[in-house]
Amino acid sequence: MPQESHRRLVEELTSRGYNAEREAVTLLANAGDPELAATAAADAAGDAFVVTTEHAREAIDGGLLDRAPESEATPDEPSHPEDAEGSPDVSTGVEISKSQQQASGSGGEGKGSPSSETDVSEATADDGRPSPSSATANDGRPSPSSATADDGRTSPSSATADAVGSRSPPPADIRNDVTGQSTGTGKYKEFVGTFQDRYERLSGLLRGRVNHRPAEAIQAMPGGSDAEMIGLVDDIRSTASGHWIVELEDTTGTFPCLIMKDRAFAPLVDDMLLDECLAVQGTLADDGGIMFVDSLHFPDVPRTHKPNTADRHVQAALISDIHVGSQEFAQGAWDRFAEWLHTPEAESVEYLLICGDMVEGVGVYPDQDEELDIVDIYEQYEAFAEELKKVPGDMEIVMIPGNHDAVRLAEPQPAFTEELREIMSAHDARFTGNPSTVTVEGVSVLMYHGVSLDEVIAELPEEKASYDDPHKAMYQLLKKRHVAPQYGGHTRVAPEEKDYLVIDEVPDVFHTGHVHKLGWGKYHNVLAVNSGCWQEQTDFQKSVNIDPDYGYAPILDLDTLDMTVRKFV
Ligand code: D5M
Ligand code: FE
Ligand code: ZN
Repeated sequence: MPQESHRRLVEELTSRGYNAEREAVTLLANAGDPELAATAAADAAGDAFVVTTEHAREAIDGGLLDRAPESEATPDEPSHPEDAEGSPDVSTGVEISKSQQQASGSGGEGKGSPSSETDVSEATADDGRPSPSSATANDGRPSPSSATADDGRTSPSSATADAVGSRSPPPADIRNDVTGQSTGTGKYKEFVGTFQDRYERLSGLLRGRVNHRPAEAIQAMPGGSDAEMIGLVDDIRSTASGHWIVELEDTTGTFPCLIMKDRAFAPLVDDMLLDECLAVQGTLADDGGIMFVDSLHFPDVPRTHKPNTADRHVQAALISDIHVGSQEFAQGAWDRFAEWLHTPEAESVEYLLICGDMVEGVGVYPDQDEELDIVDIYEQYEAFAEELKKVPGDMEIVMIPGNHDAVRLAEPQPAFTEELREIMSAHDARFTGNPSTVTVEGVSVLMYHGVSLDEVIAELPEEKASYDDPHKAMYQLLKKRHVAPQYGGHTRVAPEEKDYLVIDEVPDVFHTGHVHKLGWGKYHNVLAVNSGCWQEQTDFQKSVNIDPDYGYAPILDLDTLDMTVRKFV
């Protein structure tokens, strides 16, 4: 079985409380007996959390371990995973498909989902991936900044800071993080402030397209005038004859806008959500009391958006919804994923972006306790930390919380508290709020857990947003330039001076989770990825026919923004 020795070594080290760099594991595995190697490496690492290549060399060179002669390597433990090609074993991950490349400049929408069998067979034959050897051009890479004055980190004690591993990703840059900036105390007045900020910033995106007037000025205009307005959707109702009245609100008042059912853009009413920001152009009725709409604009992503790419071959694994502590946590799939990250095939995967729901939590949904494997929330995080230790210690990890995590539920959610970071401190991970913009190798990734997707899917027509195509629901959020447009429903919103949920800057990649379905595609050149989960179907999901996509790891090429999905079930 390929990489069996790696796996056993990682397991051994994890059980001793150590995390290990990929290169260290490779060195030790080549040295022979995994148990002996783990003991020697643990001795060398001492109090450090992470077993580095230096520790491994010390273990080997210092005679703590006897190097196994090449010829004694067992034939079923090839040192290169390619040797095992064709094997049905999935422990190294099965590449299931590649996203379609977009014609350049096109606003076309590629799509991906794991549902079709053809995807699987087509893609396994696809060998478009760079071979591990070509990916070793790691030299010339900017070295990780040694300045660790970074509040998103856990502890300076982590041994990764001066580790010499094969991966040395420059740190992620984080923006739009509410952590430590929260101003809200929950007063009504503060909600007004949040909505004013939303209006200010989203109307700013629309101002170049219309010559808008405030609602109170439009109210005072004579009948028959041309009028243009930008407002948040306050109400949507249909008239007896099947037309639509959309009430728009700005900071001065509201104004009713009539969309006739026979207008070409009338179907756009189906895409509207309350509280989103729109611009309209039209003519006032004879009595001046309503506007007949001639055109309608969403803030949207410009079709000309040109995403940034990395200038070297490097990849990021985008995952979410691990749900450790649940009886349905997919342990086997997770272990295979973590093992695969230690293989040469995964050496370009230098970043791991985790989009919330690390643990199952407690009391998140009614009757959830009946399916808990671990009932104490802190023990759940401890168990999660053990799972995280299986991931190579030299990867850059960024985590945001989700609705199952032990932080405030209302969005924007601040990052994990000090206490929880301490528990998860084995890796020198970055902890940031939900949502946050995380830039790696020049590529900006908007990370948002995705609770609003339930709402978008419930409110919008099936072809626009569904659980089977979660990326299409993400397109709607991009079009509205807000990650949780509708206030007052399922998604709880906290009043903050700034509306952190506005998508100010167009991201290169939009990454969400929450709905436990895998799907990806491009919207106006922005790659939207909803990353599936690591939890098998729960009783609730069974009762409502949600068939989760668990055990998939979308792997993003940061230099091309191509996606490869690896399957570990
Ligand atoms: O939710 C995963 C998905 O399942 C998401 O689409 C919400 C839905 N879900 C799961 N459990 C429930 C209950 N009990 N009520 C309503 N909706 C539910 P996640 O929050 O990531 O577990
Ligand atoms: Fe989840
Ligand atoms: Zn969730």
